[in-house]
Amino acid sequence: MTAVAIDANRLWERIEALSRITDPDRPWTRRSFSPLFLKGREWLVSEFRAGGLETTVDAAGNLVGRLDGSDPHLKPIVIGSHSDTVPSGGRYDGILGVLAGLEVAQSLVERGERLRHPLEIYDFLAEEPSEFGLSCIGSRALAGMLSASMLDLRRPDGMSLREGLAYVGGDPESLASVKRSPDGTAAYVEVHIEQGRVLEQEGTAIGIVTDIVGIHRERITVKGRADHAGATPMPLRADALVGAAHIVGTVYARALADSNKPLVATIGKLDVLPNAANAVPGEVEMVLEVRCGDEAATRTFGKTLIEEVRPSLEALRLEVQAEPVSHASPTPCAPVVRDAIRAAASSLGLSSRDLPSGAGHDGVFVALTGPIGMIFVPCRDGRSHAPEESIEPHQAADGARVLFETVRRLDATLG
Ligand code: HGY
Ligand code: MN
Ligand code: MN
Repeated sequence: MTAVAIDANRLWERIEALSRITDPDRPWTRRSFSPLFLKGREWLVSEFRAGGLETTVDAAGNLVGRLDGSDPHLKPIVIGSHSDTVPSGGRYDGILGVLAGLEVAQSLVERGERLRHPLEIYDFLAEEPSEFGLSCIGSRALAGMLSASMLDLRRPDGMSLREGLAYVGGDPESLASVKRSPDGTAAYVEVHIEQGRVLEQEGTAIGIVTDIVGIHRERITVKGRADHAGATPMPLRADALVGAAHIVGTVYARALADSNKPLVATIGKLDVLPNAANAVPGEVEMVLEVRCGDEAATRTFGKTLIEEVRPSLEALRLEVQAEPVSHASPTPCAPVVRDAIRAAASSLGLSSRDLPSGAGHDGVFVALTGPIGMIFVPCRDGRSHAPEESIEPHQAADGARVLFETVRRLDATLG
């Protein structure tokens, strides 16, 4: 099998073009379910079609481009990622995988090379935590794990996720049409920036992901009493933010002490009520996120945290409660896909190494429908989910070339 040249310039121009569809005041922001997200999608649809792909939005709001295979009995090989971003970050996080997928498909079309398997390029809906509090919405639906209660989630302006799906062109009443059987996908491969420093520090071109970390999220609510900030003496206050600050400090200390697992825990979202300079905070709602390769550890962290902090909060006249938001199990990548990535990198003369992913990805849910794998490329200083996130054009091209060779190998070997 001879190596093929994807069009590296076209790939980079597309990455630049899509990344610039951003909130100008908060680069790089293209939040799911926003008008900007739809603008990005509109651009993607025209690029997918220009690339020769039959393109639709499925019931779960995923954008899907498709090339038929030569054998109608084979399940599709799926490639892609996501086009939504976190606030003020994510210039390459997600779009690299979508556009590398498009580049591979378009290169196949231009070469007149037809795979045995159908090839599907996915822009999964809302991989990042959305304003509904839920992440990986489109890939969850593929696995049949987008539940009715999740559709009832509401974002702060009152829109339900059910309405949100319709807003992006999905059909919440037809989610069953999206669900795949446990062997419904021949293989899933995603190119992504590493979001860490390992590859850059070693000078390694390609990371072969061994497993994707488990992520557990809980909503913690601290209830006190809102009062006048001038007229309420200190001993009479029930200041929910003081309790929340105690929880934030305790989360940090506990995770630090636990770091040999490794386990990481973050409170990155916090809403204060009434959030006024002259009011004692009456209620704080925050999201605790725990990540670890050990699934039990992700679940028990929040439970033991609340037990530990409750006496201190009671002494502050505060109530605390926690409820689950989402849970994603640690997910191994399949040996068959990892081997194909390794062979692909080697055939292209690119250095590679195995490494785990501390970030979550849609592959966690796609894995419930078939074997998955991920191709990582380095990013500058390992920075991600920050405006400084940066990669070089040749790193994007390396990812796309390895994806191309991986897909061809999987197409030749998988039934
Ligand atoms: O949160 C994550 O790990 C991913 O970047 N969505
Ligand atoms: Mn991300
Ligand atoms: Mn991502």
